[in-house]
Amino acid sequence: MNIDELTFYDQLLNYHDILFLGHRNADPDAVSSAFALADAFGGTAGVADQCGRVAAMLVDQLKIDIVYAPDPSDYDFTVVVDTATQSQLNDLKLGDYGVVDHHSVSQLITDARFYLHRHASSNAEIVVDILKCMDAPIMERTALALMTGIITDTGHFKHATAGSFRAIADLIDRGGVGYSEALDLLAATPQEVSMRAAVLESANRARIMTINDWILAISEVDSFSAAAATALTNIGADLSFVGMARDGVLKVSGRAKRDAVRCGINLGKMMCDIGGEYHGSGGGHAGAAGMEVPCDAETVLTRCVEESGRILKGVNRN
Ligand SMILES: [Mn+2]
Repeated sequence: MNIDELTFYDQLLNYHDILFLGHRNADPDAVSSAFALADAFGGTAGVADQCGRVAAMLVDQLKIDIVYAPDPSDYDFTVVVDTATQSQLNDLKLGDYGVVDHHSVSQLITDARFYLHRHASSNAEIVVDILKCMDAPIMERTALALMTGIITDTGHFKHATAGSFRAIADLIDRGGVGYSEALDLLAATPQEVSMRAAVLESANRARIMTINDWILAISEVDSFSAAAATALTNIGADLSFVGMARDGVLKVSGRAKRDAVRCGINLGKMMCDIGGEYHGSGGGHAGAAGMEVPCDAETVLTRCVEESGRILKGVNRN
């Protein structure tokens, strides 16, 4: 059952010990969503395994209490936030659960008791709407955390909507913080040498293809596939797919420029479809998505290129 903010609030009042759970390798959107809701409703914020680089900095700087790899059966109820697939929760077994999510394709809603699912450029925006309808006070560090969630999930507002700017304005008003404070917080995350090396290596190894006047780049890395895929589109590719093999599982990160999305590319759907084809799973947003499949990189990356070609062939970018 898809419900609105007010019903979501009403429903949660039926439970006492709630776990608000974000996806593995959590980003600021997941961590801030879990933290803000846990704080407003009284409950525990957790992530499926660890925090990613930026979220770890956030947790440290804002002194956020997070439980890592919790067992949902220790709680009355679980609210999964910013998560579209079970694979993003590793092997955690969900009992009775609800979902707050903004991904275009959300597989977890099927078995949820209730869910608040709508398209938004960040999950944090939906959380801001929940807090507003509860008329909950927004603490300074909650506001800062949610702001970083919005800033990072919108790619520093490149994919922002009116709702993203409205949520930021609400957080500034109600949280009593400045936008520059959120930027300062994000600027405090150093880019690791190993990440920069992996990104440069991926560009060096990239195979570049053209379909009409679209440029596609595919590459492989040992780590930081998401950063590498982002970098490839930043230096000129319209579409990029970067594979990373680990323990028999291939992770693929895909990124698409806005032009390509406008012309029909929806990476969230593509990753979901191709992930399924190869007995794995995938999902995400139109312009940024990922999948995990028990397969070799060559086969899957070729399939991504083929599918992109099918969509972009005959499409004039103007
Ligand atoms: Mn998100």
